[in-house]
Amino acid sequence: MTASTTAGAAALIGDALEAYADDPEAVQALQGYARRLAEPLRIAVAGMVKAGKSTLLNAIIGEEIAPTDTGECTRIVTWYRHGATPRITLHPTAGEPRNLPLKRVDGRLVFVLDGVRAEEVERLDVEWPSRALQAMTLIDTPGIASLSQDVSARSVRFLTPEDSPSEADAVIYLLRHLHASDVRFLESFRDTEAGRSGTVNAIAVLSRADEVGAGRIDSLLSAGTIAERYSRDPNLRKLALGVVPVAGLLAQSARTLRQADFEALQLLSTLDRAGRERMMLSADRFRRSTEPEGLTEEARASLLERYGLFGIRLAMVLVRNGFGEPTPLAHELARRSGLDPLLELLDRQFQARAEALKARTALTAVENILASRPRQGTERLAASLERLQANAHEFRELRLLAALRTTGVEPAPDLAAEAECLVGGHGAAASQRLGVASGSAPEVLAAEARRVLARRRTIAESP
Ligand SMILES: Nc1nc2c(ncn2[C@@H]2O[C@H](COP(=O)(O)OP(=O)(O)OP(=O)(O)O)[C@@H](O)[C@H]2O)c(=O)[nH]1
Ligand SMILES: [Mg+2]
Repeated sequence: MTASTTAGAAALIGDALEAYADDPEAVQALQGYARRLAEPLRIAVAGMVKAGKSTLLNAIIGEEIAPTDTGECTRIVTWYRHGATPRITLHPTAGEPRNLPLKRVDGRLVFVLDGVRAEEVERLDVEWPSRALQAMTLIDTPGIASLSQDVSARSVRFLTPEDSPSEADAVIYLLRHLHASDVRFLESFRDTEAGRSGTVNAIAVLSRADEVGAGRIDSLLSAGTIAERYSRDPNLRKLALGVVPVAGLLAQSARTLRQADFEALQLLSTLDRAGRERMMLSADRFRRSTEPEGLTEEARASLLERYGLFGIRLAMVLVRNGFGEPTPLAHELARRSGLDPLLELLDRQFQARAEALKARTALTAVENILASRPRQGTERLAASLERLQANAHEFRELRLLAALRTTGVEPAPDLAAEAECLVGGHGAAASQRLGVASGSAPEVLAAEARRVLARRRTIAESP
């Protein structure tokens, strides 16, 4: 099913290349789209300034590579894609691309811009031998709605261009509070391709979730309640496939937990309860505390920077409850940071639809070229485009999902919820659609499908 949609999109681009063979600009654009169809899904990480985008990107990759400082590079669109050997390429707005030296400080990449200003850079391209990047290309974007208009405009232009499909197939959108500018951005992202095709391809993350409860041990629970409320918000529901809370900083540090961190956390857990409580009253207290002995001020500052108060508190609880080895502790911290549910959501909502999302981009591209460069002899091309758009099952499903979320089926909310599930609102796998355990036997799936079908038929006969 998906194979035919992808094949259809590839064939369409082939036909378009023939029709526009004498138009070098169109040919170049189309060749780019043909390559893109064969590449991993492109997922952009977007959100307001300092929402935690670069930190979360590192957490997803599982390495601290993206810079999270305040330098010039946070103002540049940066691509992270899989490559056998590390390489950084700077694409200037004018002139030829050039390689940047590979410089790392504390593991993190430092982009040696040599005086080049962000305004002069179209994008940075980082190739990195990371397994996570085999399945997706991640794109770090400058903050939306930043004080600096041009930084914000750069992200908006990149993600929601006016006359071509977005450079990203899907977006992870970080928000700390639901702000009007968040909704505006998501609306324009949806409307790039989807204004016409009516689909949803964003996941919202309630970011820096540990700060929601001021670093208290139940911070993530509070964040979960807020995320739940947002996911029912009529504005956001139309625009995002889900809202999950993630403590990105903790996730990043958990995935890169060092032996020294582990030993420091273990040492801290030996303090008695009163001592722990005194120390954890504030970040400042923690930094200045003199017990337990053997922990330098530097080590404390590093823990605070890497894990935050919440992360330290949680790690101490876990160590006292038996997590006595670095690896299990790291896994548990990552799980509790909310990263795992996010990865699962990415898998269910984006990866499972990767072919459809990419094919849709290709179709939109051909549609744009046909509209902006009309010429004789493209009638057949236009007809196949229309046929693909109308018939591809995945597009119909994505449209249906968007329609369900936009209009709802008010008189029967439980039926609406079931319908959303059936068209893949909770994931594209058969078990997720039917609401049965994953890995269920084919007979179980078939029986459940028949049951749902029979019920739907009865309702259709007598609504
Ligand atoms: N407590 C806490 N701090 C975080 C978290 N995520 C990021 N931070 C901190 O917030 C600051 C900004 O993080 P970045 O990841 O650079 O945010 P960004 O959205 O990429 O920022 P810009 O690119 O400059 O817009 C850094 O000091 C991070 O350490 C989090 O989950 N919890
Ligand atoms: Mg950043």
